[in-house]
Amino acid sequence: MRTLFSVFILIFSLSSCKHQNKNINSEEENTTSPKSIAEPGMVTVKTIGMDFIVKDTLNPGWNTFVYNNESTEAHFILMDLYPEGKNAENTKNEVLPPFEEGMKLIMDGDMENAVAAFGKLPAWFPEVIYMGGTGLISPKHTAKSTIFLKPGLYIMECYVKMADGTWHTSHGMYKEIIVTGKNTDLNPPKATVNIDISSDAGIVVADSVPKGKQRFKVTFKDQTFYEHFLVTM
Ligand SMILES: [Cu+2]
Repeated sequence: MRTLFSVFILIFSLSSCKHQNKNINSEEENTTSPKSIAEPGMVTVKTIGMDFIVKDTLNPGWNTFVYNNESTEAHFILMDLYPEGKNAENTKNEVLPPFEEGMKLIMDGDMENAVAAFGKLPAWFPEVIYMGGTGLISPKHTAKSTIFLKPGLYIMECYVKMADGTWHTSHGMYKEIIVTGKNTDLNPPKATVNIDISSDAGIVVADSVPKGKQRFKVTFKDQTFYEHFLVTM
């Protein structure tokens, strides 16, 4: 099930642009009532402190996240699809401690023991599949991103690192979300610029990109497990 993984990086809309974004499907475009935001596929997320305020059950398929960062720090959203049987308790008890220990040792300049600490990550951790999210979004700004979600249990997380070396996840910035039920009706966003990334050809993109708002489709032609623990399948 690996090889090709496409992710659309949508333009991060500034908060002032929230109401002028083109919606993904025509049904939304015809709907102006606030009720439309609760429709399957439309997901509002808000951060006030070190939290994600979002409903805990979503529908599978394409989902458009509108992320309002109302806090005073930069954050992002990453949707981690967990392997069967694992949940936020496992994050708390098995994932956060090695990351916390490892980063503390890095901050202390003890790389050898830091690597050993990260080695304590559970055997199931490489099975986590990263399904996308938003990029970093500044305080008081809004990000909009449309991503594909398979059914399953997700951890929505933000692991921005603070000046003291602690991660936002360690300050509570992770939330369990179940993706289940009927597929959303949303279609994938239509890309205006295509970018291919592969081990042999690197980043391949047209020499010029039209000015104005663009939607970049990034296709990973292959995937490798690197030392930074991230892999998509
Ligand atoms: Cu954060």
